[in-house]
Amino acid sequence: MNRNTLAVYFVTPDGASPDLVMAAVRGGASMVQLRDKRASDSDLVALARQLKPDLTRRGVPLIVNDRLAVVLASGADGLHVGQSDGDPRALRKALGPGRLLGLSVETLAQLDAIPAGSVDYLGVGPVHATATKPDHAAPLGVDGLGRIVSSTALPCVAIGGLGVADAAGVKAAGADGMAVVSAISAAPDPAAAARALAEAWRSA
Ligand code: TZP
Ligand code: MG
Repeated sequence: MNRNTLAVYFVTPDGASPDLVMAAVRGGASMVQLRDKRASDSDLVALARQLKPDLTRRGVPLIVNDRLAVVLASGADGLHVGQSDGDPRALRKALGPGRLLGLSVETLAQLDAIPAGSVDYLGVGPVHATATKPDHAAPLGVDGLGRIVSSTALPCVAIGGLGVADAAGVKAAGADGMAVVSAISAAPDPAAAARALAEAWRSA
């Protein structure tokens, strides 16, 4: 995959509207992940199908968290999974060629368990503690992020409590981008927040 696509990766909160997603993209989000722990598969398929044409036109990949069936039914561009969401080799096979597979990594040791050639990119975090994911692993800090990123050849997007102020540190640590939920979704103007993140990343 093109590493630049990870620059500003918007991960949705539960119950996100199409308007929120498109505001993030208008502002400059370069990748979108539908992450909704409560929505039904059919609601997520409908949302993904609604968003897909606009995102494709803008060159923004649409990823779905956890739900392989939603990816396959909606024509989304890929799947993002955590450490306990299945064998990446089996998921890669089920996705078929041309789709992206992202994997969350929380520790250096988890890198060793990734089957070669199975995963397209890593989500590395949390960098900071965050209320968005109450059950998150121990925060890595920017130093821990750097240790993981520099130990893999895979593209890496940092996640967890990130905002504009983190762009320089995350880029210096070697990550290819920042994934955010609340920095965009909880902002009074999500498009402006995404624009500020994209600008901060570009100029970092
Ligand atoms: N995985 C690790 S931290 C996190 C996820 C999904 C939540 C990030 O949310 P925020 O609001 O950007 O801290
Ligand atoms: Mg998961």
